[in-house]
Amino acid sequence: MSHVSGGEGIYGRESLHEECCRLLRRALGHERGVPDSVNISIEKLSAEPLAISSLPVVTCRVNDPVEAELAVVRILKHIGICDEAIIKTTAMVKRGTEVAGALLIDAFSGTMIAAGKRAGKGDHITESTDVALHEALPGDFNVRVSRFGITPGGRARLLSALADVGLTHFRVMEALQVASKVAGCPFVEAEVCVSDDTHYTTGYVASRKLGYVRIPHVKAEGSHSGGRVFFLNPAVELSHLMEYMKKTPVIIDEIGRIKGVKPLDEILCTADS
Ligand code: WAQ
Ligand code: MG
Repeated sequence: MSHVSGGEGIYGRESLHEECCRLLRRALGHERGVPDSVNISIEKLSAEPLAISSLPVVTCRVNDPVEAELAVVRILKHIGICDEAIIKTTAMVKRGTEVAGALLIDAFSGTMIAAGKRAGKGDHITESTDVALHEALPGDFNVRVSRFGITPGGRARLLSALADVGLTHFRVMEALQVASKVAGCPFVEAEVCVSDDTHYTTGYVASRKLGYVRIPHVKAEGSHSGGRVFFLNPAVELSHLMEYMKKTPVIIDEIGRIKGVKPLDEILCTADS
């Protein structure tokens, strides 16, 4: 049985009914078919969520998958990600990662990093291990970001700012929340995301340096590619990273600037100024 889709948020008690219905509707109407099982769980937060801003958003002007790949590579290089890490990432995403979470890769060496879970003993870190590209990825090579959300006021402002530049798809809203939480982790230099849904062909590269850069045509229509990768810096403490990604509740209230479509060169040079 494979994981098909997930969604989550942080809500006040008064909107729980509505939000559960929305998630259920989405699970039952998914393009990948009627699911064998749907799990909905509700958890009371034990700590006040950390308030963060959403990353600034811009869409890169690209016309086809070839230009899109070039843009991803140039953006990652600009952020300082090494060639080895970039090559592995594009290969893995093209093949499709087939995991529910994001893969971890050392930004400056390209080594894959395993962060696993041992039953009954809570989270623990397996050793950093390199995986050859042709090997199947073990399940513990990924982390699923959880406990993120947006305040009702933030949501209203974000929806309106996104609509002003023609962005109305629910995925933008959701992916931006994940990316903003991820970018809030000092161990992450950048994130690449390509939807595994065959009809959603826009991906993004996110970083503190350049914000959330949307890349249209990152895969061809109908393609089964997809996945997420976090590029980690050598200072990483994996237990802190896992705790933050999976457990720390983070909520967006302030909204970063939302720009429309810009050429790649402009995106790269405005970031320097
Ligand atoms: N934490 C970590 N990884 C995740 C999470 C999560 N919460 N959710 C999904 N993933 C991984 C998983 O491996 C999926 O295969 C992959 O990311 C893609 O997930 O601006 O729809 O939910 O137009 O298919 C981005 C562009 C859309 C939005 C992303 O991703 C835009 C999308 P999907
Ligand atoms: Mg998906």
